[in-house]
Amino acid sequence: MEVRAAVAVGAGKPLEVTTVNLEGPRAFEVLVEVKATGICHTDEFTLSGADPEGLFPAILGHEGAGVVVEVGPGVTTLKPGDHVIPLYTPECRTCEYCLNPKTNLCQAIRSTQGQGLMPDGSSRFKTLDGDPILHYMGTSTFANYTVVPEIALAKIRPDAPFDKVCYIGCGVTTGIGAVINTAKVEIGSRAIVFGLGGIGLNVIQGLRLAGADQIVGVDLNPEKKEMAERFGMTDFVNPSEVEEDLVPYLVNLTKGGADYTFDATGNVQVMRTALEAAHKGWGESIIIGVAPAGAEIATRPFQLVTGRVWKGTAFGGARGRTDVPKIVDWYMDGKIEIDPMITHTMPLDDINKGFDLMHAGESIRSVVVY
Ligand code: NAD
Ligand code: AHE
Ligand code: ZN
Repeated sequence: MEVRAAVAVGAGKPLEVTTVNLEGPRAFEVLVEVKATGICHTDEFTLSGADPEGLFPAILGHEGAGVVVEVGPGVTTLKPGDHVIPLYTPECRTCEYCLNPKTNLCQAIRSTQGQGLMPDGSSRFKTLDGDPILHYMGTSTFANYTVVPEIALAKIRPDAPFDKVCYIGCGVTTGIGAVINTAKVEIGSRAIVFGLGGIGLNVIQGLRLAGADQIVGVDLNPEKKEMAERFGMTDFVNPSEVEEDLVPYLVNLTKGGADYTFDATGNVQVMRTALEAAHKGWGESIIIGVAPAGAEIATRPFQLVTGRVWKGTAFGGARGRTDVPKIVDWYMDGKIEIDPMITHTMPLDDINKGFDLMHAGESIRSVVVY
């Protein structure tokens, strides 16, 4: 079938919105009509050329929600009409990783997914001339129809609005999950969140849910302060206004260092600051941000010898088919908020404006509505 898609044709180039061919679902695959998709900083990271796994031409997008149109042979858990959220971290429930409660990183299809291919090693997308276009993160939600493996789809309730719950496909789950699943923050904790964008704000709302006493937000953009306060930030720090070194300043502000710190910037210098602002003896620092090819983290090993812990998290440690429907319920029941963070919506034809707003620091989340 012919579908409309925003194609990433090369690093640093604007997406090209065009008509492409999409082949129907093969065995264990599902055709999904994408109704809405968020634009995450990771899409920008890959489009910029900074992603070591970045491949072109590809159809990016990994924060979608939609409806099942057709299922391929062997699909048993979904049927046409089901509402779904595509998962860049699938959940096969049978691989060594899924069977280990210590991780959410299902590896059943990771290798083909990283090559921009479906599990059988081919692509469903082609140009109108017949040349293959690659998938991205197994989801490719920057197209109004996409084909996704069955194990990479969470079935959600039918009354949830696509243009809001698409954000649960990455940002909401990553931020809240980093707090609840990865850090396992206790009531009364002190925390610092670096980067108050689409992920950091959800870390803040996760910290409020977990009952943190102090939630310090750090961002170079003062425009982010108001929204962060709305979600529970208790103290704002703009590093460009701090005259002393940032680490001792934050350690003093948190009365000895934070119990938990989170990097949601992707900047390796910020990651070091986050680790070193964690409390001596027990503070844990969680890396969420994705750093460019070649970037490396550094600190004095003494920081770890003296009890600080450095961790990372992908998709907030969530097992998508199990956890995403529950997070949709939390939203529908008013336990978490999403709407104020979706600052802009646009049709697919204007998707590049979403990237421009992100570059300008003017949006939290832009959502493309098909
Ligand atoms: P965003 O652009 O919405 O927000 C980033 C924020 O960081 C902005 O507010 C920006 O002003 C701030 N910032 C940048 N440099 C800073 C610095 N030196 N000090 C303080 N603040 C700084 O991006 P996002 O969508 O929130 O994504 C954040 C990061 O998380 C990205 O690296 C993204 O790729 C990554 N990410 C990781 C996962 C995961 O599973 N680990 C999931 C989603 C996103
Ligand atoms: N391909 C990059 C890393 C990108 C990355 O870390 N992706 C996160 C999700 S970011 C969502 O916005 C992730 O889930 N990683 C685990 C995985 O298996 O990809 C690189 O550096 O090579
Ligand atoms: Zn993302």
